[in-house]
Amino acid sequence: MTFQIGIGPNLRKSAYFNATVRDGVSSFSVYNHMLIPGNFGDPEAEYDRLINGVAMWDVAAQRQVQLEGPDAGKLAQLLTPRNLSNVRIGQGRYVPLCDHDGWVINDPVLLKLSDDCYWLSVADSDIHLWATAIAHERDLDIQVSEPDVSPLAVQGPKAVDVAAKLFGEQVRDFKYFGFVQMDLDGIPLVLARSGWSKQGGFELYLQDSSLGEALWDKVKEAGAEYGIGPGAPNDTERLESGLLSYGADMRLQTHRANPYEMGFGGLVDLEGHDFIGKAALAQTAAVGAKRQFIGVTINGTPTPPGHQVSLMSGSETVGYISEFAFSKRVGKTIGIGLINSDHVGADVPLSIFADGKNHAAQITSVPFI
Ligand code: THG
Repeated sequence: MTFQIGIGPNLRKSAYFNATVRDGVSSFSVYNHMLIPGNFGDPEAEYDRLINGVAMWDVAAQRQVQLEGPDAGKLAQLLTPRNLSNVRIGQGRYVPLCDHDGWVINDPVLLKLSDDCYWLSVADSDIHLWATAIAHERDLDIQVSEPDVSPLAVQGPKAVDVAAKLFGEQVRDFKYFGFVQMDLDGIPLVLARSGWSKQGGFELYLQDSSLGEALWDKVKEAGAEYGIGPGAPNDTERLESGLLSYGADMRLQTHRANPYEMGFGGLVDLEGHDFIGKAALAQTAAVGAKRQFIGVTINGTPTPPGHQVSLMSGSETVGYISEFAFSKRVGKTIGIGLINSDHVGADVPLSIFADGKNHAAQITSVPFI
């Protein structure tokens, strides 16, 4: 099977598109209606750089939904079950969002830029529309927009050295999810200690997309002595680390799940503020989650199909594995997913079907490393 996907006006190009093409990107995916690099032709080297060195990723498709105006804080709090009362300016938070029925519809990073300006750095669903609608229906005094902001991730144990070289030694003291406004030789950006890996690192939220190639090249040049190279959010590392991905692990339209099932029920505050989905989640909390988030090890090295697969107990479907990959650090194929709660303790053999045959699966805890 050989075909091409046309890049038409419905597929947005990132601020780093030209730089990634020039530097040898070999596959793209689509995220928030924007092209996002998948790999640069050498997945093993890209993984090794992330684990042992430093990698740079075009994650401009993590778009910002900006809430600006006197009611910005009110809307941010209404959108998430997580209590935001102690978030200070210059801090970020992981803030799952739910719909009125309590299903997760996104899991952004929230950045509080000022008392009346917040960014939601969103995963792959249309939160701009959602936030605009909620703001109008609740008569809030607020503007919802998508500003010209393009995150570039620098991840890996040596990311801090690259950031220190670019921005100064003070970046070593940044707290996780802390951020500051910076100017890098005339390039405006927000520098945050964050990123979708557990190897440490920073995200550079470029605020002028015309300077994408200039920023890419500055990071590449500063990172050269540390062996920096291009890459993309890494599926194997995120499975090892237990980082979730809205779209892969749950998606409202195709495999919906609530925060209790996904393992972040601890972020839901049912005692305090009003938020969308509160009544539904109170109900769910009262009866208990019907499914549970799990890790699995899988026998053999089946080919990841690029979508979730059923988790089987004999011929019965008892859950799904949203993604799996061979981890050389674990020495096994590992995956994450959801299983019906009544099967968690049951001592029955589980399996997934891939590459035309069954592969035994064993439940484990997450993270794997
Ligand atoms: N960075 C930025 N925007 C993003 C992502 C990112 N938007 C899309 C996507 N990633 C959102 N999803 C996540 C998922 C997990 C985390 C961040 C964003 C994360 N989780 C930590 C963990 O699970 O250990 C911390 C969770 C917590 O504080 O409770 O970092 O990566 N800009």
